[in-house]
Amino acid sequence: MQFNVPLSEWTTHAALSKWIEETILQCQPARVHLCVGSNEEVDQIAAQMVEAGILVPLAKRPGSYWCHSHPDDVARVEESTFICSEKKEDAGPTNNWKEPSEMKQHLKSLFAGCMQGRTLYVIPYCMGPLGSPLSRVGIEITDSPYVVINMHKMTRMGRQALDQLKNDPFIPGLHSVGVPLKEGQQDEPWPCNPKQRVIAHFPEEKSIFSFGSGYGGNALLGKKCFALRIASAMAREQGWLAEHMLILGLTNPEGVKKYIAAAFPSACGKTNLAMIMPSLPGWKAECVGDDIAWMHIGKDGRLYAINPEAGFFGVAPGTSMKTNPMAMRTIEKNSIFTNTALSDGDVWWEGIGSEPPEALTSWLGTPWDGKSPAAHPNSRFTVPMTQCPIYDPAAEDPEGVPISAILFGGRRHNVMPLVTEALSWNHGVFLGASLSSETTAAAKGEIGKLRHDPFAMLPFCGYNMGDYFAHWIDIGKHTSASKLPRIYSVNWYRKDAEGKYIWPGFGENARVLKWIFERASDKAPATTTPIGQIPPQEALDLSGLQTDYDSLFSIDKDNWKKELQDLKEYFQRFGTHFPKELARELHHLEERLK
Ligand code: TSX
Ligand code: MN
Repeated sequence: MQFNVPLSEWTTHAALSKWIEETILQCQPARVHLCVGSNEEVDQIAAQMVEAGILVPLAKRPGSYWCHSHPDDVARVEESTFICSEKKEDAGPTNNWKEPSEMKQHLKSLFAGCMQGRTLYVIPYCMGPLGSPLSRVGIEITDSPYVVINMHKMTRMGRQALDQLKNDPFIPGLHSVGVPLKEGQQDEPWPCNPKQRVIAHFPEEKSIFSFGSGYGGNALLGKKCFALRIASAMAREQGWLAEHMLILGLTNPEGVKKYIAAAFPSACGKTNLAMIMPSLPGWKAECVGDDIAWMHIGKDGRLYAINPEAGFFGVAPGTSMKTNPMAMRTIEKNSIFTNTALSDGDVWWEGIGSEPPEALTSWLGTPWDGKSPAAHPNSRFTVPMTQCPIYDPAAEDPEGVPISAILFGGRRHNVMPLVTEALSWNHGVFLGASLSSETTAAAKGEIGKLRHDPFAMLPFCGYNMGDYFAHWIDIGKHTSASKLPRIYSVNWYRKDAEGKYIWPGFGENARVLKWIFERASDKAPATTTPIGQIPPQEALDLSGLQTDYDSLFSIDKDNWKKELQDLKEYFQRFGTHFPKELARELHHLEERLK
């Protein structure tokens, strides 16, 4: 077997060496590349991919590449994602479950010889700042060079991760595109095996297996698989939280800085909020992360968060200088664009803020027909976080950042007011559990249908969602109420009778953040309503806006009674796992609405 460096020189970690050797025997690759994580290494791999016609260098964006996937490999595949706990009940009603030994048997046959003719890459990666006690190390073995170059941007990978690991246990993740190459067989530009796709998680053993897809969330195992599904199971055992949340720092005109974490289902503009340019004079926002937060209670009793990732894997369509100028500047260089359109040394997508250039190559790699989307709705950019002009240096703090408020937001054209503050920690957990959002064209299925997505964790919770609710309740018992962040529900998407958005959104959301910020320093009043606390008109800075307060905050009791009935019915599926504290919140809400 041909190695780029001898295994014994690369690591002395016995369990790691053993796993690599066993995986080589199982997958039968042609070559082995042990990653060191240097720029030279990824540049060389990228050059090989350009040579093979997989990547196209972008003349107008230094260090950047365009590529497109197989048309059947464009998104996460929830129907092929499994939580393989010993007991079905421990995966819960919201996850697909397979009995572990049965899944292991199936995986054994899938992975046997699956890397023939390919290079097996070993990627050590650290989720979280180097040197942080909160960080965790994973090792991904993959036969995809696309995965290697993306992991280089999305994680702290290579030598530095091995140094952090020392001789400790790691989270193993085995990934293959699932297309072995016979002797002399020509490779495809985007090999994948959609018919046999499976993404399997073993939350008890803490391992990941992904077969048949080369796409983002299915293949970059540090992200959704580890940092959310496996980490949520670890967090429950170890008393912390692994959440689908952005983290932003907000500084007021007096120079006081506070941190906010926020969970939104997909297509709600989470990355835009993570990089918000506040419209209010003197206010400054900085970005710690746009997707995942690992949070724990610190020595002082406050909740601290780290972003386990080192990059952004963001949806391109809709990103423009108007909607997210900071993201636009972040992706000017050293970026990978997957499934956007391509034109003359640059990329293009719907909603980029300019007319489509002539001679456009669509995401399918063929001349654009001018009718169907030129960029796939789920097309992505991959870029290191450090390139964001408002990247918060505190994102590197090994202790994390102290969280003053937690937001739960969905896309709701009615019922939910612009902002509501929870009455208590448990009521806040109820707001998180109650999160739902209307589907958009970007998601598959019906448009405008309300989809429950508790804590925006529906596809990402690695164990029983009812037990996850209970874990959130439990976290609230581990410190004093005054040290816990206040919890909010937000909704930027209310519409008027004509179907027009009432709230201007984007940078103007800073007005809501300002009230939340001032609540955290006990400097702003709140009005109690049956559904929670709302800002009284004088406490919400609406200066210079046309929007009227009442349409943003009206509470329709009949609509809310319907909402309550729907929640009651939804929560039934969690059976005995549904915590009594949340049943009590449901009951209290019902009483308050009478
Ligand atoms: O990201 C969004 N945010 C959060 C920004 C920090 N979007 C885009 C969602 C797609 C992923 C929004 N869209 C937001 C929002 O706050 N609000 C809206 C709805 C909206 C759209 C357009 C206008 C106003 C509201 N106005 C004009 O186009 C002029
Ligand atoms: Mn996400």
